[in-house]
Amino acid sequence: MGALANQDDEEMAGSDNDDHMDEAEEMALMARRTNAGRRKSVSAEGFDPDADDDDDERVIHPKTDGQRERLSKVIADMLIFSSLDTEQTQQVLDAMFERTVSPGEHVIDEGDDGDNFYVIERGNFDIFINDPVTKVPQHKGAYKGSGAFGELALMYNCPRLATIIATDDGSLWGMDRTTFRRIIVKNAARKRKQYEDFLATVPLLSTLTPEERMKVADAMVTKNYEDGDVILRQGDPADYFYIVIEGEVVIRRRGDDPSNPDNEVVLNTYTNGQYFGELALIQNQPRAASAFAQGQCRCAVLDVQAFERLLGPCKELLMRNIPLYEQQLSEIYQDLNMNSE
Ligand code: 1OR
Repeated sequence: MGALANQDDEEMAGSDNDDHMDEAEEMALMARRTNAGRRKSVSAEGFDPDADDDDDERVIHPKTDGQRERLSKVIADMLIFSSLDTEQTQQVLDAMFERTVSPGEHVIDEGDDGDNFYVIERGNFDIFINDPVTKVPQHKGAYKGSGAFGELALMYNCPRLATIIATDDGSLWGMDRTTFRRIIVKNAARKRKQYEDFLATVPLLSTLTPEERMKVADAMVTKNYEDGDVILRQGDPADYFYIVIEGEVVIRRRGDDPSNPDNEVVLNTYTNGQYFGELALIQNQPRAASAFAQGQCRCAVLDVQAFERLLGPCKELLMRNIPLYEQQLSEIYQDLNMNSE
């Protein structure tokens, strides 16, 4: 998690659940009418947190002190848990159970009904999605020692969308469907409401349908930064994509001047609705520059898997900046050469 680990999370202001709950009830009703029987496709209609009874018995998996300590550490850094209150975090700690895996073990198979959500403590996992025509599994990505998966089938009441296979010995923490829906899905309903208006104003997302934007909201988390905080660091592996909600973010790059490798050049400043952090994700490379908060600022953050899953339709827009970055870099080199002559 690197630079993100020390940042406090905070919800966006102006939350009001009531409208959404009405809408959720309506959506659930439609879902029951149109979707009787087996869970079919990913759709907002499956998203009905109120359908899960709050009075369900709490799931408790007893743990040793050591296990509890390890689990607390694992979930402390997870985006998906970052907006839970103390009581909810306690319930999560009680409900999760440990599962160890061996190389080649299928943790999830595409098309199955969803039972558990998993958080990775240790180990690497491949992501496969079946080709829609040939049904041959295609390798789409991997989790490398951290992250979480299995939330989509539980969130949207749909079959599993990908197959997840352990590539070495690993350790996971699982959470059952009922607890996941009672805690995480309820929070996501609130998040939708909070992000809805903001995301509609983000130019990058203008090609998405409202439903696609809603799914972006489900996957996003707000991060707050103080003046000078490092949001991401040049050279680090890339895990997250950022959209500025409020304040300013300055991008600086160092090391282009051989006579003064510590010399930093300001590349850009981003503000409300603008995004950064996409280049390393698209090119699968370390961060090409660092991002710092300029004054207090807040960003909406997506992890790499959600970025790939949800922003595919925006890829063309995202790619548009790449030649501009390249041009900017060659201008920096030109300036440096001129200064040294
Ligand atoms: P699930 O409950 O559907 C499989 O079970 C899980 O794989 C899924 O939740 C996600 O947590 C995880 N598309 C769909 N699911 C993905 C993807 C994905 N990546 C991870 N999962 N991608 C689509 C690419 C076109 C992104 C691949 C990097």
